Amino acid sequence: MRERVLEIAHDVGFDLAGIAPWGPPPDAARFEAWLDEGRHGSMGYLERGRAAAVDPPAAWPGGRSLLALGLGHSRDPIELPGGGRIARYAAGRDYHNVIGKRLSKLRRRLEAEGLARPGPGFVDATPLLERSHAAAAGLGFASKAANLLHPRFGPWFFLAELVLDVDLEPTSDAVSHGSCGTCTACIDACPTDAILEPGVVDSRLCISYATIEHRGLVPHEVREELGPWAFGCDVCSEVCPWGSKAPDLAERFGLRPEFGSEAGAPGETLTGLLSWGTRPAEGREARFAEAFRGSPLRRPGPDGIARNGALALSSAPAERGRDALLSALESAAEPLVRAAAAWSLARAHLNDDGVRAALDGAVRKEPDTAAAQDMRTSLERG
Ligand code: B12
Repeated sequence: MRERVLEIAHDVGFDLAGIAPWGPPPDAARFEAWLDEGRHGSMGYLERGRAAAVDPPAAWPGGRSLLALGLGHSRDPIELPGGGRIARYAAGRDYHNVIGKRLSKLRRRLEAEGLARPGPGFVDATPLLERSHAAAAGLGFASKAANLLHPRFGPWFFLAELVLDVDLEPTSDAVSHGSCGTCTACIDACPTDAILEPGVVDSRLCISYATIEHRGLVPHEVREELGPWAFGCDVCSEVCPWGSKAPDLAERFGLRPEFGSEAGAPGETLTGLLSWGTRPAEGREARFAEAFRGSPLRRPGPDGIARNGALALSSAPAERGRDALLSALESAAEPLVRAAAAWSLARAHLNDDGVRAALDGAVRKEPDTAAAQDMRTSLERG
C-alpha cells in the first residue's frame, strides 16, 4: 500500500515522495529556540503557528502518517535585462499554485483508489516545520544553510505535505544520507552573515527576508550587502556543491519570458519595478495584482517591489537608473520608497552635483521622520 501511495505521488508529478511519522517534528526544540531568539523578525504567522508546528497531531487529529513531497525547480540564474536578480524559485508560475493543484490531484487519486482519505495539505507558509518532517521521511538531509539537500536536486526543490489517515511505514532511509562534511561554502558566501552557525539562519539578516517578507526599511547593514538581489536570494544555494549538477526544471513553472536568462529579453527591469512606487494611486493595487498575477513577486506589494527595485539599482551596472531614482525621490507616495531611492542615489551617484543637491533638498522637506533620518544616514554612509 505504501509503495502504491508513493507511486501515485510520482504519477501526479512530484519528484520526491516519502512517508514520515505523524508526530512532532524532530527539530521542534530548534524551532522554538529560534522563535525565542526573535530570529523570525516580523513573520508573526510563525509565532502564531508555534503550538501547531511543534505538535501537529494536536492541531490536526485523525492523521496517522505524513506524505512528504518534493518538486524540483529552475537551476539557471535569473537576471533582469540591464541588471538585477530574482531568486530562481520565484521565476515563473507561483509554486504555491503549481503544487496546490498537484496536491488536489493527489488527494483525489488516493481517495478514488480507496487508499486513504487525506487530511490537510501543506505548502510553505503553514504551521508545519516542512524541512524537519521531510528529512524524517528521507527526502534529504539538513545542511549548514538550513536548506534540505537532496543528492540529485541539491537545494533546488520545494516541499509539500499531505496528512494521511492510514498508518504507513516511514521511509526514513530513502535518501543515501549525505552531509555537508567540513564544507562551509554557504556560511562563507552569505553576503550578510545571516547563517549564524550551522543550520541557524537569522531572518533579520537574510536577503530573502529583506526583499520578500519585510515590509519596512531594510537595515543599512543588510542594504549595503544586497547587491543585485531584487527578490529573494540564492547565494547559499548557488555555492553549495550538492546543487551543482541538479537538472534545470524551469519549464515546469512556465518560466515567464520576461524573467528569462537570455540577455536582452524584453520585459521587467529594475526601473520597471521602481516605477510601481510613482504610479497614480487610483487603481494602482489592482494593476499591480494584475501585472504579477500568478507570480510570487506579488507578495511584497507595489511599494515593497519599488523599494527592492530602488535598492538593487545601486548595483546594476547597465541600468544605473539615476533619473528613475530622482523621480522616485521626488514623487513616490510612500516614505519607504523615497528613502530607498535616496540610499541608492547616495551610494551610486553622490559625485553627481545635481544628485547631491536633490538629496539635500529631499532630506529637508521629507515629512516622515523615520525616512528623513534614514536619508541622513544614507548621506553619511554614502
Ligand atoms: C520562514 C521561512 C523562511 C525565512 C527563514 C528561513 C530559515 N532558514 O528559517 C526566510 C524568509 C529567510 C526564508 C528564506 C528562504 N526560503 Co524559506 N521558508 C520559511 C518557512 C515558511 C518556515 C521555515 C522555518 O520554520 N524556519 C525556522 C527554522 C528553525 O526551521 P528550518 O530552517 O525549517 O529547520 C531546519 C534547520 O533548523 C536545520 N537545523 C537547525 N539546527 C541545525 C544544526 C545543524 C548542525 C544542521 C546541519 C541543521 C540544523 O534543521 C531543520 C530541519 O531541516 C518554510 C516552509 C515551512 N513551513 O517549513 C520555507 C522554506 C524553508 N523556504 C524555502 C526556500 C526555497 C527558501 C529560500 C531558498 C528562498 C530564496 N531563494 O530566497 C530561502 C533560503 C534561506 C535559508 N538559507 O534558509 C523552502 C526550502 C526548500 C529546501 N529544499 O530546503 C521551504 C521549505 C518552502 C517550501 N515549501 O519549499 N524562508
